[in-house]
Amino acid sequence: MTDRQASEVLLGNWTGHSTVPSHSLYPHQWSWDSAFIAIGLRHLSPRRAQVELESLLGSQWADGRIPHISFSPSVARDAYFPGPDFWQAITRGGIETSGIVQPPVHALAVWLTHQADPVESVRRNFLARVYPKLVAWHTYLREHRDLGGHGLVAIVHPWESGMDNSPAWDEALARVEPAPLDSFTRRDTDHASNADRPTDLDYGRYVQLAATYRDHRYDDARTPFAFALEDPCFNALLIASEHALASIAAELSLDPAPHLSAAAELTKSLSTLFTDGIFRARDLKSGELVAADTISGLVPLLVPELPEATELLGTAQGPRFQLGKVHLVPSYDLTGPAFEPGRYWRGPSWFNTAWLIHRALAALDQPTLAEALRQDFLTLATDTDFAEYVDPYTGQPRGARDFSWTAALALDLSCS
Ligand code: 2M8
Repeated sequence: MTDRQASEVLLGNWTGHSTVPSHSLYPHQWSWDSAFIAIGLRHLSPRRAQVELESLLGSQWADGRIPHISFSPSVARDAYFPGPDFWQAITRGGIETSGIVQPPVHALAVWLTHQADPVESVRRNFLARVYPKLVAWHTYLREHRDLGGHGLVAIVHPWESGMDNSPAWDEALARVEPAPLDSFTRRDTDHASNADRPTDLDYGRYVQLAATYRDHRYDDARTPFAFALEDPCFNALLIASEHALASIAAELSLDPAPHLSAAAELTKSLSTLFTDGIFRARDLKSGELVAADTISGLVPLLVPELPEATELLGTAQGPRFQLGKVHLVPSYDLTGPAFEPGRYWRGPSWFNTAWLIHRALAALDQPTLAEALRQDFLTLATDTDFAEYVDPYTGQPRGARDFSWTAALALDLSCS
């Protein structure tokens, strides 16, 4: 893999202050994409990586949430659906955004970006400027989104998981009355194969859930959420980011203890999602753990001193995910009834989750597994022209090409 090719993708997708995931399919700024992108950009230009994260934090709401999309005013209003006219959300700074969130990987990205060039970071006062915003973000999640009262954050829309079409959401989504199909026009299927994307019926449900939240002015206390689940990946990334905030606080000569105790409390609560060798989402409507094993349930491998780490690593290497035997890490149980090797988050392997598992393996002192995953990642990234995701058995590319986080994380693994 050449760093030059990855850099060209990132330069091509740069808009002047942030990076689009893909000019065709996702022509705005996405929240967790930007965090992953910064992790790669820091090798190309630490300053640009800082600007990527700062611009994302520029769309933060007064209540602390970081919206999942920050819309670019220079892109046609109907280029992506649901666009700004659907969400009807605008920040005090005049930026149009969506109203839902995505997994909180941002503090980790900020810390890694700082470490790439601490001198430039200090010169620009980077950490001191972003730290209060990250604290407000985590405070929003912990104070407004512990909807089940279990000390875990709940997602209120499949898009908030970042793993939109995961089989883990099927049962909960089936209870949602879909918006009529003639009430909206999808744009995603203009750019990607119908067979790979979510069905129209599921899209109708996504639209309905988002419209209900919007119609309650995104008020978490007042919205009658039809969909609310505690997702392992979302919470594990919050824990990893609390650890990162502790490092940032210490660097700023502030007290890291509140972040470490938040991380410890969350880690304890996360244990209640562990069953059958893996973490599973808890559906707050039924109170039950969802009977679907997905990559989300492996992401807690990233949590420092996770009590379940050894058992979880065994699951990753077992028949359900076959770590080291298939390409990257499948998004869903290879033996599961809903497995589809090409459809969005229902089986294919994604590069961002592979990067998270690689980071976990390195921290767990699993150099052989980590290196095999790194090599597979780098080869696939270039062979597929930096595809959005791949078939776990064949490595065949799917979705968008020249996809930003694939290029960014390849650059990061190439430099590690
Ligand atoms: C996908 O999600 C968007 C909605 O946010 C979509 O399907 O239109 C997901 O893969 C998500 O994780 C990702 O952040 C986004 C942009 O790359 O695309």
